[in-house]
Amino acid sequence: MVGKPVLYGFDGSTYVRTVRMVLADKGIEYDQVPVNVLAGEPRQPEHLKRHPFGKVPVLDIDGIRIRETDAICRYLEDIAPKPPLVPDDARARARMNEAIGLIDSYGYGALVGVAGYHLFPDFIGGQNEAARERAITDSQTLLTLLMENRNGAGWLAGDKATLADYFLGPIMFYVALTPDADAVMSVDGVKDWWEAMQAHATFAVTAPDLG
Ligand SMILES: N[C@@H](CCC(=O)N[C@@H](CS)C(=O)NCC(=O)O)C(=O)O
Repeated sequence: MVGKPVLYGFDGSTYVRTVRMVLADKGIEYDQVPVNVLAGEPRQPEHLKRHPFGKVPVLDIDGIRIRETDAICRYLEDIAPKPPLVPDDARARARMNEAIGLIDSYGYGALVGVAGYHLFPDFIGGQNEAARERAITDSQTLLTLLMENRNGAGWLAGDKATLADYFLGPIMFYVALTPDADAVMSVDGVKDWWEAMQAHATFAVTAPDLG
């Protein structure tokens, strides 16, 4: 690796935590610039130069700048394959890829809609009851599919935690702090997955400091 990577994004970001978990597992040391999402910092000119859509994380590594959590994690997996966070088996890998796509495209918005209503309403444009109810339903729809796809496995894509779990865990962390946690976690299979996630060593050490 050429020099120390620099991670842009604060610890409170779920996607940044996903990357921090991967970096921790791979034993990669890095510097961090804590661009604060709740303070609107990703949309400041300084960060828009790094990510023109105003999102974190961004990772500078080995002379390139990588945006988008999945791309960042895949690069880290490529340069540091141990411990593996992507399954060898093609079907398990398809499940992992599918889960990441579903979480990214539909799950994040739904689950952050639930968490944000209670914990950071300004970030989601204020408290709207109809939006909250829709977010709970969409969260349940996502989790139902993810749990069906697990098909009895310990984690989302097999018997070892993969990137898919690293995407979902940090988002569920916030949902679990809300009065809607029971409704969201009532989906079959979610409670035992969430217990396993909470007991996961890297998940525990990357918890954001909520003050
Ligand atoms: N597709 C992006 C999503 C990243 C994302 O939504 N990050 C959130 C923080 S968890 C963010 O930067 N939000 C800032 C904003 O929307 O203003 C990725 O995979 O990295």
